[in-house]
Amino acid sequence: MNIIARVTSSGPQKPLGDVLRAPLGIDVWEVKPDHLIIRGTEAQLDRLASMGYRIEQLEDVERHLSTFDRAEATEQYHSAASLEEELRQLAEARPDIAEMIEIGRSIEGRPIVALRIGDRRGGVPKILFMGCHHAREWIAVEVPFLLAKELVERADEAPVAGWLTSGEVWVAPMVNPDGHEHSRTQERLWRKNRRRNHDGSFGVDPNRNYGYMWGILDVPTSSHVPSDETYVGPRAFSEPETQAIRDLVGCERFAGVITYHSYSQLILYPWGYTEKPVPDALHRGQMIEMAGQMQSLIQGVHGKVYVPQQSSELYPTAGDTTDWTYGTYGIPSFTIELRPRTFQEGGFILPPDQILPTWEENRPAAFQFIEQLLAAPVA
Ligand code: 0X9
Ligand code: ZN
Repeated sequence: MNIIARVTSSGPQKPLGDVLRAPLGIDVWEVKPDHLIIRGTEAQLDRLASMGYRIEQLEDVERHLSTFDRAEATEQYHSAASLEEELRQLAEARPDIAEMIEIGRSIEGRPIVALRIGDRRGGVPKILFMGCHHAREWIAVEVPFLLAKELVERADEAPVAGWLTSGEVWVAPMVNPDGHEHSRTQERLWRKNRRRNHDGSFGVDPNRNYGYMWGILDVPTSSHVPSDETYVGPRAFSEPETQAIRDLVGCERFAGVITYHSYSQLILYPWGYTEKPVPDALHRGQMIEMAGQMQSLIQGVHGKVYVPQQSSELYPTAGDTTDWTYGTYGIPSFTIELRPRTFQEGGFILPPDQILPTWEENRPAAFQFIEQLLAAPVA
């Protein structure tokens, strides 16, 4: 898949939604009302053109990478090893409130680590932040990492001190360390984990492998074809990366979950598997309200607009993280798609000078989330 293209409709008979239903094995990057950005092969693009869609070839992947992917940028993002080392240092600096926990091991044997931050009281409400289910979404490691760092460094100041007394914050910034390492050293645009599939292809999409409504869809954005970018895996929780999160969420009492991804600047809430809204009006109202609050808090920092919407409005998926945390446990759960907003701004290759502003604008939304849910966890 070596060409990045913009797909638009050629008329009312050709709705863009049909492209998302055509089993072509394309990699969908961006979904906007008037266009899609996809990565595909010449043959896949020809097929879409023959179906009557307008295809504008934007760039080949090599060129995109040579424009945006600078060697020095890599050093400013964490690797799996440097992340583990820095989380360890945070825990060592404040053993009274912070602890690094290995919650599982990836297919290739890398530790999947979380920082637990809070006084050791037991029985308190907890919030979970995750990052980097998808390998190429490097900014999705940095935002939760910077959150963990700030919570540890400001542990004695209000409001953090209060949160760490009345609750706990858990942060797992890199759920998919094998994929991230592969993206860092081999294929920058790698998305999935590094499972060797039965057909010889590699990778299961960790954000399709959770056990709520797992596998009920068979569409390009949630696929049963092993070589596809959104391969759901052979069964729910077949992957050690999702097992780690399953076991953690099964043990701890989380009152809220945020999982960071990129890109597009969106705040997504369940459901992803259906266009129906969540049936519980209280929960639905609360999640919509919280998403709206997050939008204004984010916008208030650097003016960036993150659009709130139900996940399935972006595209349908079954087995994603937040459908499972909400569907199984009733936990208010959000997927935040970070910067940038568009492919033209770099897509998955976010320049490292944007790491800090992206964290700065997400800080008040994360803080508000903690504040609200530690005070009044939803029953
Ligand atoms: O496809 C995903 O897993 C997420 N987007 S990403 O570009 N980061 O890969 C979105 C997941 C949200 N769920 C649904 N859209 N149903
Ligand atoms: Zn993602």
